[in-house]
Amino acid sequence: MSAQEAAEFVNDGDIIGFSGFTPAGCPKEVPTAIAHKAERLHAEGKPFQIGMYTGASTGDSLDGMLARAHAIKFRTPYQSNKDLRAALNTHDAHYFDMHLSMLAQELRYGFLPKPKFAIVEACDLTDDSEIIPTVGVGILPTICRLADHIIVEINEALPKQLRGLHDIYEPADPPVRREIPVYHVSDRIGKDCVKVDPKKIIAVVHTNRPIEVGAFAPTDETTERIGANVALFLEQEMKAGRIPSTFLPIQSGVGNIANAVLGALGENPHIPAFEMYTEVVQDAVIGLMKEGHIKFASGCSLTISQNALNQVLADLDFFKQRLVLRPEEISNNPEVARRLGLITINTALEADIYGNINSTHVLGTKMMNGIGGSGDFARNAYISIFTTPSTAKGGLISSIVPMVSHLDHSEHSVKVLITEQGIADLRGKSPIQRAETIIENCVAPEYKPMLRDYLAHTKVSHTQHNLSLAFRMHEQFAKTGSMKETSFDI
Ligand code: 0RQ
Repeated sequence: MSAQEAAEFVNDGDIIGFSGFTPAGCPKEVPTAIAHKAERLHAEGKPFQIGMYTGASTGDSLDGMLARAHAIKFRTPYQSNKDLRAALNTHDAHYFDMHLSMLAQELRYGFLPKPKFAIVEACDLTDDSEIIPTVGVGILPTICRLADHIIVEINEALPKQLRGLHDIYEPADPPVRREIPVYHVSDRIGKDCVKVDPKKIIAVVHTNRPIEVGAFAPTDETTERIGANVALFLEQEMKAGRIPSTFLPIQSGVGNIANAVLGALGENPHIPAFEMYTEVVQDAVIGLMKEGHIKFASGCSLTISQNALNQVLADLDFFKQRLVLRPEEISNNPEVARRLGLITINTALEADIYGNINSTHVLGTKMMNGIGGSGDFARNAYISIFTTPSTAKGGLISSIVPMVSHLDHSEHSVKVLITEQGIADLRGKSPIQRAETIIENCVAPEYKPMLRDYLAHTKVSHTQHNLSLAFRMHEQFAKTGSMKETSFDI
């Protein structure tokens, strides 16, 4: 049926789970039709809002359309759409942020209301009711099992031959859960499809929609220096014998810092070809795989540009031997992360002199995107690295401050902090030693005296703070639009 007909099943107050992870693998036409339905009903003075679960961020035809239509009552987890961000920062939509690995199990545990509909993108739906996901999985298996009704968008822009790329596995719940038997990055432990109860499928919508993954900004001097510093740190760890000569699997966040880091690892002659156990497989991975620098990548989505996707589709047999897409419960699983010994590289918005990290809240209050998978990985890493440019907004903000204005990753989960200025290895250091190392190695030169001055305004203690001055730099920015003139004089 048409997307408009499928959207007619959805009513005000219904809860929907959507497939996909980032724009990859998300349905597009049915969510757009639901947004149009909301606009029509609102114009008639009738209420229409849905509750929604996604894998992570989505494309504009999902989050953007529904946010602009004021059609979202609540939503979780990660998002990155500017209109949705505006809606949730004004309470037009209620958002709660979650570790991505936990969403599927919290739905099964009944901590969150069960979805009535699963709306999923597929490249194929067989006569046996087997759904073959496209390039992102997210929470697809769990929502298909929990929902009363399933709406399948078959996107003909993606070939049925993607079958075989996925490894679909859902763990049993406590008290009968067993280990997740992923012992190597490339292990396959589940099925290549999601088999559903055919009675649940109430609509099949055929579409032909290009992927909605935008191009990354090209790397610049700052991101390249961060990438080079990460590669240098890992090279030194290998030389010191703390990383085996065969290397360990890499997890890296999404965005241009991650692209620059991967590029730098690929170029470093001392770092052997490596594997990735990550959530988002992005453009840099495809190039490095073709060149032989990446041996295998396990992820939850192929969040790649159309150009990179064309390369994958043109050589699908090659890539199917080197790629697997899993549900986020498995791609981000803490048990697996710790077993495999992941080197995790995630990005901070803000760090403090003691190594606490804010990944989500701009200046402590405005939600940016969400914690995503960064906590799943950082807390369970072999070595957990956080990267950030040392300044933001053209130098008006120091990304390193006395105390983070919101806490996502505590000092206990952060082993190394890296900026374009340098590397702060925090392992085995007391708080005051961490502060000295971070200020010396990572802070921008113009902010070093300021942070030293802050410490001079604190009394000797285990973790030295002056609670009336800890947010002076933020207050100064709020007053003048710059942290540069901050004074700690009382
Ligand atoms: O603002 O867009 O208005 O210019 O924050 O900053 O430098 O463009 O950073 O795109 O790499 O995103 C942490 C958000 C970084 C991302 C975060 C302002 C800055 C800009 C964005 P403008 P950049 P990036 C994998 C793992 C959490 C989830 C995660 C993220 C905007 O990496 O969402 O890691 N991470 N998941 O100007 C005030 C500061 C600031 C600041 C930057 N200190 N104070 N504003 N900005 N630093 C992904 C998934 O889980 C799917």
